[in-house]
Amino acid sequence: ATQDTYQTAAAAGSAATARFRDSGKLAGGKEVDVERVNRLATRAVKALNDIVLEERVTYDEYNALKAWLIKVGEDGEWPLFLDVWLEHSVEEVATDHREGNKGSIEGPYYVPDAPTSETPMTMPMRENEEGTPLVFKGQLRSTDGSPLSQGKVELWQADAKGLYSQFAEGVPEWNLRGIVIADDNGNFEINTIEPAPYQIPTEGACGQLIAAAGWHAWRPAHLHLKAVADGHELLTAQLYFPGDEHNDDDVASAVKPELMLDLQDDGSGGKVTTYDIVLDPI
Ligand code: MBD
Ligand code: FE
Repeated sequence: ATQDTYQTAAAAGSAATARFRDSGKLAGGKEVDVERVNRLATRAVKALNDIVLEERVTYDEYNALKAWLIKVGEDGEWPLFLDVWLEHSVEEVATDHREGNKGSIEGPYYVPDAPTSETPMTMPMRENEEGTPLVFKGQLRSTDGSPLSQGKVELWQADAKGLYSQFAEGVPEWNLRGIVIADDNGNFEINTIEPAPYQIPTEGACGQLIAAAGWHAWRPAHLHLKAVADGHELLTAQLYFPGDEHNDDDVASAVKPELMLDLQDDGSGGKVTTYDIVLDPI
């Protein structure tokens, strides 16, 4: 997949930074746990100093780091950088007690309050939206097997060019973002299209690091999802497509075998997949 119409890194980055500011997740108004901050900050600073001493880091390298960190902020890419290279470990810690569905990282491109409809839902899409049609359906259940009546499944995804609405120019607001309300048996069905693999912006600070280190910027094609039901933990996950060349080397380290979809042909050029979602009671 190519992204010749790709947004500028600065545009996507500042949208992601603004989104984070609006999300209510910015620290503030919370009591500071001095012991905890001391412990974490001391370890973080020590880890960096150990690298400098062990690798005998030069002033040129130190200044390159300073310049690069400044650029990450100028490009608005702190959400991107952190979600690509750190969030997967935070997600692992947050969810390792679960017996239900495996989750994965939220990433920088979630927007709350998407359009909502009862099942079956067709995702907000342009007329003649490019891409292979995909029916995504399943049942929401609790870990004891009981159906989660009226639970909600939210999807957000890139389009067939790898672009996310609200973060790339030229994509209509809410395109390929939607929430479906399951029926009384927890069943849901969503009509969408297959997303393209996603390349993180190459011309910003993160792209500069990737090029300088000889890495690649790709994430495999993925559907983002959140699932909620009364009395259950919120599940944030991503689902992947078998055969994608980046399933084994996702730049964001967010692929798990349990998150692989099983796709069938629908007989008229589209695909169908069934994926049941099991939530843990609170
Ligand atoms: C994405 O689409 C994404 O899902 C993550 C985790 C990071 C960057 C872009
Ligand atoms: Fe994504």
